[in-house]
Amino acid sequence: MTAPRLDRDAPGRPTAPPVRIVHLGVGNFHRAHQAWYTAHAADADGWGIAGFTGRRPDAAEALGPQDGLYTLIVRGPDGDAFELVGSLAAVHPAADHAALLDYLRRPEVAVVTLTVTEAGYLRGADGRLDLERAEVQADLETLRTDAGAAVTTVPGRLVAGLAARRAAGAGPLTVLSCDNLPENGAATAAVVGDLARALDPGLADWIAAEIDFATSMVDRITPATTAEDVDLVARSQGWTDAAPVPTEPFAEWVVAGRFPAGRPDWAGAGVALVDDVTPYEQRKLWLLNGSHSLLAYAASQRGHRTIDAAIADPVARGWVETYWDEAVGHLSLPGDQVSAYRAALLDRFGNPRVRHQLAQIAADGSLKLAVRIVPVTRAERAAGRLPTGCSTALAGWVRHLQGHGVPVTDPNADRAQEAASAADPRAAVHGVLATLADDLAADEAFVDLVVARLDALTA
Ligand code: CS2
Repeated sequence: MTAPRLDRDAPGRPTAPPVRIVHLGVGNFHRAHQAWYTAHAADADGWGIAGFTGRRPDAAEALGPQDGLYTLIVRGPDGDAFELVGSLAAVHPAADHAALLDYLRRPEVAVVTLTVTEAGYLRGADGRLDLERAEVQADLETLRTDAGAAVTTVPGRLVAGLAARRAAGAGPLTVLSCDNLPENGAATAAVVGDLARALDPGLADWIAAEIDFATSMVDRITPATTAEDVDLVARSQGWTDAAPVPTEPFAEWVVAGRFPAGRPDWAGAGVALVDDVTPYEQRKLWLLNGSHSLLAYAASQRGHRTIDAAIADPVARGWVETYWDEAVGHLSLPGDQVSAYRAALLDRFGNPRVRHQLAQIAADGSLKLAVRIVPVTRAERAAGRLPTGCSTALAGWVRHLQGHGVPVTDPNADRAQEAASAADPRAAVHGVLATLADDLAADEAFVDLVVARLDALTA
């Protein structure tokens, strides 16, 4: 017997809350994190989310027929807990540009959240919008000729939406980034501001005055959905969910923003509202994400394919501990909090039921390493030390770019891949580092260290 499909009409199912949040990038991470926190707010009945897909439209295809409802599978080390999440009130493909403009014209829409990955911001080396990119140029041209025509980039969609809001007189709102980027609020303000200024300085001034670009640190390990997850939900819950979301028990969200048009009672749902996210963001980005990248590139050279397998290997775990020893000295949170986070990370990584794929984490390394490993490396070099943990991560990346371990999926790594193919290891390391950080490529002692680590990984 096939279980019935999820929908909101069956008895006991939550009704769709009115849309007051728009989300760009409605993938698994958003559904394990922001949508889940919003569903747990005391005023959840008043805060529905309209989600737009990111690069892939499959979430809209799967979630549309089930009215945005989905099952969260919380994978504890000893068993699963299931939760039906009802905060996603509508799901649209990214191409449904008219729907995006329509939402942003509504005064009651108060927050636009983003999980568009590091790549979605289209930043150049200086952190500003890369206006030279073809897709940015194409969006600018579209915006100039027809304010309602569909644009494709994240900055383009935000600028179009905010222009529609301004024209409708719908007032201020908050744009809240939930991506793993340092100072993600300022990063979003920069790329949106740059595109708006190129289009219309009046719009850019209005955005600067009215729009609150809030910052956040998000944390919950969320692997991709498998066919087994779909089967498990059908067997255990009695409904067919085409897109359940597996995740871990741990979750953390630290947010700084003004929220001039309001927000859900996230604090009551466990979200920390603070003045400055930076200490939390550095702790998470450097400890969790940095060691994730280290394992994705270096532990995959030892044949591992998942985080739990990698961290169970004493050699790979030793690399992680060494890297953490380097990173912790540069964090500003109290030492006991850092130690507790570090200890919890070992348990989180060791959870054998999450099965987080190294190949998934390895994607887009050129953008991730720049904000995870490079800042710790620089801080260590400034302190006069040669960081072995950081260099293992970077040597692992060179090996990975040379075609070993898990496959390379990084549209921005052409130059790095070409450099990595040099026959001479020192030339390969130097060339790869030059694509990431000129100062590190020019640092002879550090290059020597990465070459030595590459040698060790190759052997
Ligand atoms: C991971 C993150 O894929 C990656 O790059 O490091 O998705 C990580 O699992 C999350 O940031 C955890 O909060």
